Amino acid sequence: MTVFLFYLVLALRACSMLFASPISQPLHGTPCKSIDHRKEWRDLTAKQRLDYIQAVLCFQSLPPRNSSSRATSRFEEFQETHIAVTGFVHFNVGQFLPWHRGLVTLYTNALRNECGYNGPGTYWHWTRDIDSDLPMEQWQIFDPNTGFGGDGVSGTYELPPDPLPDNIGSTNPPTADFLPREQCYKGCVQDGPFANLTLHIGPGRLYTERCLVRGFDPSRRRQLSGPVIEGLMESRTFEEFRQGIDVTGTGIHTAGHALVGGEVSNLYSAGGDPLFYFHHGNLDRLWWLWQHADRERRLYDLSGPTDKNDPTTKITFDFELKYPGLAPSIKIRNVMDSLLEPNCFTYEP
Ligand SMILES: *[C@@H]1O[C@H](CO)[C@@H](O)[C@H](O)[C@H]1NC(C)=O
Ligand SMILES: *[C@@H]1O[C@H](CO)[C@@H](O)[C@H](O)[C@H]1NC(C)=O
Ligand SMILES: [Cu+2]
Repeated sequence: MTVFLFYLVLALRACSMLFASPISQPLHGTPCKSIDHRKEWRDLTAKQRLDYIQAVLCFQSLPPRNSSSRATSRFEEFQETHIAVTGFVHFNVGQFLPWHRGLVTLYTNALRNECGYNGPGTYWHWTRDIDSDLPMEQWQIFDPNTGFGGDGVSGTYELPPDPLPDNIGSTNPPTADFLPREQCYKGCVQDGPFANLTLHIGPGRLYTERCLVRGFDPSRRRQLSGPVIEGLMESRTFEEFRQGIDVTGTGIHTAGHALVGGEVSNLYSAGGDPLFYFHHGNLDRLWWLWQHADRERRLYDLSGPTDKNDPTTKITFDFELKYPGLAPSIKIRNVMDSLLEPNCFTYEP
């Protein structure tokens, strides 16, 4: 049956090509007015990098739009939305990559529309640093003057007690964190533009007032190295690809979070560190590269359960991606092709 369907799909594709419907025509959405050419952080000009950081600082100081939310800024509203839907968009579900694609676009657009950023969208290609063999402290992304500041300082932060046990995947997911705490919540970031940032949401689903916490974990480097990523890119189906990214504990997604540690390693409150959007931008770029290595077959390849607790559920293009408090829901079919509304971006090599 499956084999038959596969050939039927191939046949239909061949027919649609005969009827002059090239894949570059919009299949599932509205063409964009303009396309954002997203660039790696280091490939921005020095001025664009400073502008970007200024825009993030601005976003952190803008009041929330929803006055009854517990977020204290626009930046925290994004963090709060991620927390609200964490259980529905993670843990090996088919909507994981599509949902985060939509979130990164919403965030980038907000930096533009609300804080005047006018450079390209950006992300952090961690493999470039990992394969450089430089110690993490010397990576440009963590530079206090031109980047996001460095590691947390030991002894400057203490995690509050976790009112719920650490039992990931159960109906009582962890409140504070999902990784060994001592190492990952090393301490406050005390250099760079976010040294004085006060966060009000997190860790996890708690609401506490505190600094931006990091705790580098260089042992995660090998999980994000060139050969690992090359292996991922050899995935032949979306199913294989998404599992390579997102299998809990061993996946590339988790490794990137844990590499930086602290807030961004928290499954719930990760959005408290601006680098959250840089890590997800890079995951999205890998998905985009994989899609575009065989656009014809892969652009609309989608699979996986929609419910982490029920492997028999199946994702469809009509599945609604929800961004409560931020934006109207969008259907997955509208995020598959980044060259259509509402995403409108491409990645520069
Ligand atoms: C953080 O606060 C200290 C002390 O008020 C100040 O010297 C420093 O410039 C501030 N850093 C940033 C990035 O705002
Ligand atoms: C504003 O926040 C409250 C409290 O979190 C929430 O119940 C409500 O739905 C939000 N309103 C909008 C428009 O998002
Ligand atoms: Cu997430």
